[in-house]
Amino acid sequence: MTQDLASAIAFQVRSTSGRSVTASTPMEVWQGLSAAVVGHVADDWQATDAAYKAGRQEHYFSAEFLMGRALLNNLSNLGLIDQTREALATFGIDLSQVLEQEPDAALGNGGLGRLAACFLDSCATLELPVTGYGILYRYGLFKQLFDNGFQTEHPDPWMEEGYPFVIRREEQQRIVRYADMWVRAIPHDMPITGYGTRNVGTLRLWKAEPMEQFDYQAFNSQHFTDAIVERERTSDISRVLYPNDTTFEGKVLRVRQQYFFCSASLQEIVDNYIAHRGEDLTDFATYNSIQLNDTHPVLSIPELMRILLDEHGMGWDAAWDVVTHTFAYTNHTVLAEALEKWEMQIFDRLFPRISEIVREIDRRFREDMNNRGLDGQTIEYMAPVSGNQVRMAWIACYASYSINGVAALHTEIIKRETLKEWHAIWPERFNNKTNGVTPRRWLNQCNPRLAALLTEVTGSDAWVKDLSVLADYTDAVDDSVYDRINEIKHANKVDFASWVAEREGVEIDPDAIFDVQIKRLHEYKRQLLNAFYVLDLYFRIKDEPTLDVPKRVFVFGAKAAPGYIRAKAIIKFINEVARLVNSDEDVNSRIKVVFVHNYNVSPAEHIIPAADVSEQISMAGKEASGTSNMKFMMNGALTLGTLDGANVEILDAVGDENAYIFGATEEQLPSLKRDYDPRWHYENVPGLKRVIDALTDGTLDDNGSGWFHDLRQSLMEPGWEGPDVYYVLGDFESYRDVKDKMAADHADSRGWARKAWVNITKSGRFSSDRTIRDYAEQVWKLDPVKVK
Ligand code: GLS
Repeated sequence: MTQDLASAIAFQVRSTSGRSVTASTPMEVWQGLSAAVVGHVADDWQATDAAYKAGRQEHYFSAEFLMGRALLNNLSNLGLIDQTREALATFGIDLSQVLEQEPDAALGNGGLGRLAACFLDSCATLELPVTGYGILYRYGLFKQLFDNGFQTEHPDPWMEEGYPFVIRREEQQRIVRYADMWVRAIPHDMPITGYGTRNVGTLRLWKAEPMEQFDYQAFNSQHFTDAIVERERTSDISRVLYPNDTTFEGKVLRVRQQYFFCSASLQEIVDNYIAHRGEDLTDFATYNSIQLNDTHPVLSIPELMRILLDEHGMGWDAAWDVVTHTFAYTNHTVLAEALEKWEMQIFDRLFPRISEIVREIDRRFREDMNNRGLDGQTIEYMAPVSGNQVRMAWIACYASYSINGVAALHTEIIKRETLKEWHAIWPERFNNKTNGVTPRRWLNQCNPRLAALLTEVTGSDAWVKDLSVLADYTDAVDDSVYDRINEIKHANKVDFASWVAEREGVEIDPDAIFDVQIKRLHEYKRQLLNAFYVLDLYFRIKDEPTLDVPKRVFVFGAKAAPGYIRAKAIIKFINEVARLVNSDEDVNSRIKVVFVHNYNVSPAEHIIPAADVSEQISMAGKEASGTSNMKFMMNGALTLGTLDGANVEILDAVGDENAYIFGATEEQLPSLKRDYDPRWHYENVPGLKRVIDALTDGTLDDNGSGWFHDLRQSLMEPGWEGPDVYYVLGDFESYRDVKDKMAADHADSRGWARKAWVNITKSGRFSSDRTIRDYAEQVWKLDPVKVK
């Protein structure tokens, strides 16, 4: 077998590079090996596609799929890692060096996009007939560099050197029609392998291309540049992912992008229905359901109406009946700015027919609500169109048969506040689906040492497909396992330290506590609170050089949306704290700060297995779920967090003694904030004045940007939402107390390992397999289809 594999790899590498394997570059070997993997699954992929298309299917519509790297994931799912390593070794090539060549497919901003990627892995593993649909962005999320501590953004042309994991399917192209242009949508398919199954699912990403390569007339009549400009205008549609985690800008193009992938995907789904069941689309929803990942794909609702009405001659009521049995909507945030609203003029300009349909939905909605006896003000508030704005979330709520939040607390908040008017009318539509993450990538692949221990303790690798089996072992092990847990964590920290030294140029001590906060930079996530702690600890050590503090490394990783200045100011601040701490000989043997630049999926795979402390410190009520909290838990890091998002359920799973919880709760905050005076905390909480003053007293330098002054203002001065909107000063003291206690507890290494073990073994609830099973049973009504 190794011989076969070796020759298959050799063949592919030679065809890619035109050279022998040994003369090829590591990048060429990655290309060839990846092509060989696609070849390996080709027959199963084709068979799966045919089997899925014949029955009921789920379609997952998402503007983002944050896939990360594909090669290791596929080798692992297919059980080919050892053989591949051996096969490459016959050419004197090291597999891990080849794996590091792969660019991250960063077609997402953060949690929402990564969730979609974890879901695809679980759907394939559970053999569920689910297909993902999105956009093949030429540039993924920007590449982040630091220039004197300031974030700078750079393009990420992730597939420029060739990317064997997407296959262009020219012959399956669709045409998407806008009033001002028609474009071709070319599908590019990525095979989605599952663990221990031969089913291979599909992620279909659409690329926009001009109807003709060139406008030859323009070209021939010497208007060469006009021809190119037109071509570029089309390519703009799939050129770049919008780098905002919760809000979107560049409105017209954004709406164009959304319509582009919705229209192309729906055309294909309808065509497939017709090919299998004929022209009568009445039963469409019996065979198809579509999950809308946030509001970005909500244009699918009027677009499916358009297809049914205009292309298939259905009447409004029959079409609406199909639509309202097809779509299900997931809400991913309570931040008001994320509930997308578009100016009607944009719709009028891009697709007048969709405008008409949206207006008719609005008209019927108002009539319907009137008949239900709702008052005028409530109707106006809920209407799909109001004040010239189209409200995408409201359309989603009106047309979807299911509406879900992504953690228990979040679902309660949307029922009670964000979507309360809809809940009052249709309570039965609302349900919770707490997020999950795939234990294949986030444990089995990224933490092979821990994976081996789990297989040893449980006697098999069944946990990889059913993480809940670990719960049987929570109390069934002795000190020898706790010692192994500590050895493994230490070995992972040694690996991580050398990765950090090479990548960031900072030396860190693997004996220190590794305390990690990695996520998008947002004020509500409160990276500032964490940085204030570090600065306060620095001052405490400077005051009392003999202070007995456990050694600590504080790790940050975060990108800020390019236009979000305050978030960028916080990045600059953390980098200045890092500079201060790391260069001070009095403290830098005890504490260090590392800001990992260009945080992404593959850095996360290096960081998480080495973490001791998982920072989940958002102001309560703001983080819909969080998913890094789950990845850390699986890898034996303990949560330091507020009662927010899925932290609440993590605490419930592990018990009070195995997590560190602090801060105001979502319930307490309204009354606490009513007469909140951050100045009181500034004056009275020991140490707080000093860190806040450090923003502006010359201790830290913002290079004349004025950004640190603004940060201070945002905390101390009443803004339009009040001072310190995210309650950083209010929660500082309880955060510091709990974090100090946590560090002290780490000294009891067996006690700590026992807590880590409880976290690992109780993480089954947070596997995306559990989440997907719940969606399949409760929302999608979908059964597995086993292909071989
Ligand atoms: C998000 C939320 O902010 C996260 O809390 C959540 O875990 C994630 C997936 O449900 O969705 N919403 C969003 O717009 N970006 C996110 O990461």
